[in-house]
Parts: sequence; C-alpha cells; structure tokens
Amino acid sequence: MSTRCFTMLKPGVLNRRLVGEVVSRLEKKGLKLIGLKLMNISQDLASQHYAEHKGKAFYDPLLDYITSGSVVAMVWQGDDCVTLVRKITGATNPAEAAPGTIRGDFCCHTSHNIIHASDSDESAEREIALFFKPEELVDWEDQAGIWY
Ligand code: FUP
Repeated sequence: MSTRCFTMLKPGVLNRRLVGEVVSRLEKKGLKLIGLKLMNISQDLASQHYAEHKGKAFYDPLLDYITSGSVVAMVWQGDDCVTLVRKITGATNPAEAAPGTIRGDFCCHTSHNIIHASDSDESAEREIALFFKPEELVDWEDQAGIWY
C-alpha cells in the first residue's frame, strides 16, 4: 500500500553539499518525492516534532542542534515507504549503521546523524502535518512508478 514518510536533512547537510547525494539515494530506490522545502526550524516546531524525547538527557542538545541551521524537509511516497526509507537511512547510532546507509556513510555521532525519518505511518502523518501545508504536497502523475 502506498504510504508516506517525512524526512529531514538536518543542519550541516546543506553546508556539506550532501543534499543531492541523499536525495539521489531515495530517488534511485524508486520512491516518489512529493514535498520539498528549505526552512529554519523554530523552537516551537522543534519541541513539537521531538515531543516524545522531552525529559531525556539528549533533548536540549537535540533542540539546540536542530534549530542551529537550515534544514531540508521532504515527503516521500511509495509502497512501505517508512520501512524502505529507514532501511536506506540506517540505525540511529552511526556506529551501528551499516555501510551503504546514509548514516553509515556520512556521519560519526548520534547527535549529528544528518537525517530524520519517520518511524511509523502514524508518526509520518503527524510530522507531515507539522511541517507541510496540504497544498505544498504534489502527488504528481508517475508513469515510471510501475517499474520499481
Ligand atoms: P531516529 O528515529 O533513528 O531518528 O531515532 P530517535 O527518535 O530515537 O532519536 C531522535 C534523535 O535524537 C536522533 F536522530 C538523534 C538524537 N539522539 C541523541 O542525540 N542521542 C540518543 O541517545 C538518541 C537520540
């Protein structure tokens, strides 16, 4: 069943010129990009996005980091989209992320693990609603989709 996944390239990815590399990996898999924007995250949005981590030791540094620079917010669509995106993303801790995954290839520390990806269909819909207006998503006609 076609579902959606929210992903976000965290601060530093634009600076490192890695946006195209990461987008390319998700595109080449066959996922469909239906939302994309550069933005700066407010404290309010950051605290809503990471609400489940409030109170944990890494919460304040996480909010400081995620609001420290511009990010690239994206929505991807496809069959089993969350599962596929998280496979390509790799484990939360870059030391455990397999080589060939985004986190396995491009970062060293959990606190700067370069990409966020929703962890369930429910989280995806919650996060998409936080970051995108409905009219910012474009479900374009996909003639090539059948080949993936
Ligand atoms: P993930 O779903 O893989 O992004 O992982 P989590 O939701 O568990 O964590 C969200 C973010 O919190 C991580 F991307 C990085 C940060 N984090 C830490 O900095 N330290 C930790 O021990 C765990 C998470």
